[in-house]
Order: sequence, then C-alpha cells, then structure tokens
Amino acid sequence: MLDLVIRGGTVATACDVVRCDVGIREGRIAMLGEGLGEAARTIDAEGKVVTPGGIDSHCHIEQLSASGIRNADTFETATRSAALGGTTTVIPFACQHKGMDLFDVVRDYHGLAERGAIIDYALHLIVTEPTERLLSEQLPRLVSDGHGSIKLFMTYDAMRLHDEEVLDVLSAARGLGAMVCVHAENHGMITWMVRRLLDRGYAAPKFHAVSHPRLGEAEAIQRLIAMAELVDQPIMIFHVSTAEGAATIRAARGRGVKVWGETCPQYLFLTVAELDRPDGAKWCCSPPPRTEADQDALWQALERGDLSTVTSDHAPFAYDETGKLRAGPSPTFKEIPNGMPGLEARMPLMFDAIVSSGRMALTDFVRITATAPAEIYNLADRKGSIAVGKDADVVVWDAGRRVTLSDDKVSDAAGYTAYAGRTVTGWPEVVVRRGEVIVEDGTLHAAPGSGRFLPRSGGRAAAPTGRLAPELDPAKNFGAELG
Ligand code: DUC
Ligand code: ZN
Ligand code: ZN
Repeated sequence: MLDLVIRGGTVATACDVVRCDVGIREGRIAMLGEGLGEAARTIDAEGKVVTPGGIDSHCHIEQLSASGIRNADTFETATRSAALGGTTTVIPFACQHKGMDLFDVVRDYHGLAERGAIIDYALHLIVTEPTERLLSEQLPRLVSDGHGSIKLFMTYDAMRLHDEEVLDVLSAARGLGAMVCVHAENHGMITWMVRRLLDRGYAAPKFHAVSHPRLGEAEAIQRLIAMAELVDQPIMIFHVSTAEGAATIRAARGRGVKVWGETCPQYLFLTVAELDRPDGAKWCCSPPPRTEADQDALWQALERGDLSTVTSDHAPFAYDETGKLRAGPSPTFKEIPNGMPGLEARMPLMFDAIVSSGRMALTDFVRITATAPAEIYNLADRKGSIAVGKDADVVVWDAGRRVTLSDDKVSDAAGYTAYAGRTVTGWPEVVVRRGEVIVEDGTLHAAPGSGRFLPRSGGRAAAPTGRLAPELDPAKNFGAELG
C-alpha cells in the first residue's frame, strides 16, 4: 500500500503538465497515474497545481559575517520559513573567514544544520584564504565528502580573492570536478566610489546603490569568465542584477563557455527607489536593486535561458540594533549589513510572476525554481522533479489564492519582508518533504533537525569542456602540463 496519494492535481515538471495522481511510498515517488489505489493518507488536489518542492541554491543561514555579526536566522527559523514558502531543499554556505581552518568551519556549519534544519540541505564552501594546504589537502577531502561546489568573492575587503587566487581555486576545482560560484563585482570601483561618496557627505542608504556601479558588475563577470576560460572551469555567476551582466553571460554561453547565471527576486521585482525610503536600510543588499529596464532584461534572460535559476540570496538582518541599525538609528550606507530576507517569499513571488501572470509556462516555473538548480548542483538524482524514484518533495498550490505579503506574516527572524504590500496570486498550501506532510493549513509539522544533508559531487555541470586555453594546453603549446 502507498503511504500517501496526492489525488487529481495538475502535476508539473520542467517538461510536462499532466493531470494525474502522485503515489508516495517510503519517502519517494512510487507511482504516477490515474486512479492510484489505496493509501494510508490521501490529499485531494482536484483543481490544484502540484509541483516539485523549491530548491533555493543560494541562501545565507546562520552565517557569520567578517565583522562578527551573524545572520538573524538559525537553521531552524530559516528552513521553517523556507518550508512555509514551498522550498524543500536549500544550499547555504560553510563560510571560511581569514585565519579559520576550513575543516573546522565545515564541521561547525554541519553541527548547526544537523541541529536545526527542517528541510534537506547541501553546503557550498566559501573560500577566502586559498593556501597550499587548503587547495591540495582540504578541498579534495571536502569535495569527496560531498561538498561539490565552492564560492568565491571578487569584492568585500575581508572576503575577496585577487585574480591570481581566483585562478588557483578555479584550477583546483577543475581537478576535483567541483562547481565554482562567484560574487562578481569590481572591488576597486566599489571602494573608490564609497570613499568619494562618504567624503562628500553622501551617506544615506540610497548611496549604497550608487557605490556599486553597474559597470563594475559586467566588468567583473567578464574578467571572471576570461579566467574560467583560461583554465576551462565551469562557473556559476551569482545574483546577476544588470542588463549588461546578463548580456555578458549570454555572449560567453554563445561561444560555448560553461557559465551559468542566477538572479534573485530583488532584481526582478524591486528597484533602487526602495533604498530612498526612510527605512531604506532594509533594501541594502549587494549588488543593489537596479532599474525597471534591468528587470525587463533579466526576465528576458530567464526566458531565453541565459540565466538559469532564481535564488533568494536570503541574508536576513533585523531592522533594529541587532542588525541593520547596529551602528545607530541613522547609519551611513557603509555601516548597514548587506542582505535581505527572501527564503519564504521566493516561490510565491515566482509562481505569481510566471504562472499567474502568464509571463511564462508552468514548466518554466518548475525549471527555474527546482529542476535547473538540481541539475547544476548535481542533486537531480534525488531532487528537483516529480518522477518515479525521486524524493517525494512536492508542493500543492492553490493557484487562485491571493495573499498580500506583510511584515506580520513572515516566519523568519528578520521580522520584515522586502515585498510588504505586494499581493501574489497562488500560494503553497501543502508541502511534502520526503513523503511527510510538513506544511498544511499554514502550519509547520516538522521538527528541527529532521532535514538531511545531501552529499554530492560536482557532477555533469561542473565537468570541464576539455578546451583549455592554448597557453595551458600541452598539446598546443610546449608539451608540459601547467594545470
Ligand atoms: N550580498 C552578499 O554578497 N551576500 C549576502 C547578501 C548581500 O547583499
Ligand atoms: Zn554575493
Ligand atoms: Zn549571497
């Protein structure tokens, strides 16, 4: 007998939409078909839309910043909010700061996640100090233990790598078959702008956006792509915010470079105008929200497949003295911790904008929010689709329900939503994680610590193309291996 049947819904994957039942046994999808037999429990999904649970492949959870401040959320509160928003898998970070041993860092984040996570998780490794030991001993062990992706920063004083260090990590990742994800902005342009703005007294939150020139995004993406091409290492560009950034990725993909791009709801739905509000600090994130023309360009890039995923970049700080206002009630833009909450709102915002508005197809919604991240980060054997054998991570949507997002409804620890006042059509009514109903009637029914670690290698997306730059290709050059 089946454990659970979701009966009569419109079931969507990234390629098909069919009306059928979903039969679940022992945490996995066991059958798809009409009139599936008896089950211990049945959920009536007549008139509802049934999709895979969301995968949020870029979110900061219980992460310590370089300045010592920790995100507002714990694994418990962050993954609770994710589940209530229809997300069943997250990929947050094990974040090294300078002077920290990467093995200790990874052990500590595993401890936090094991204790608190309510949904399943993998971890990206943030590398800020690529020493010889880290590159030759630690990364190989950690990747083979199931951490198949590495993240680098090209900006932030305390986090960034110089180009030579970026090349070291890209080259090491190539040997390990790991994906490399990058925060790509031109550091010098940002610090130069910050100094000039503050020197002249331009300190309000809205100047945060001015200090991150759009040219700096395209430049860093282009430079990173060139470095990735030199050593033939696949890369993912995080949080693309500008039309020029997306165009740079499109051009590289057009010549066969293995580069993927993501964007986030803050670049699809918000503009720089938010930062000019009295509480503009809430919207200070990096890169900053841009213009309506950028929103249009990013949507087109998603439609064409130039950008593949939409993640939350959830980085929550409360709007009080513990977070956004830790430097006082009127901080300069430089003193405001960067980031905004978004784990809970991502899926409803995207369902509304793609499915309810008719901008793209239901299959596109599934691809962008679940299937593509599963494929890029090598989770697709278990996650990201509704198919026999996969984990039964499923969301039942009331496609007609209208909900106005507001601060008093958020369930993460930031205490506000960047989308307050926006009404979405379509809401995740029931959320199933590995066959267990974990959200129903707006209530969570899962214990902290019940989420599981998802070990993974870099997989197919992270495999090199075999086209090294001529200077590094022994066959085309001087016959010696430099890689
Ligand atoms: N910028 C980042 O680089 N990370 C977290 C959030 C943000 O705004
Ligand atoms: Zn970033
Ligand atoms: Zn981030």
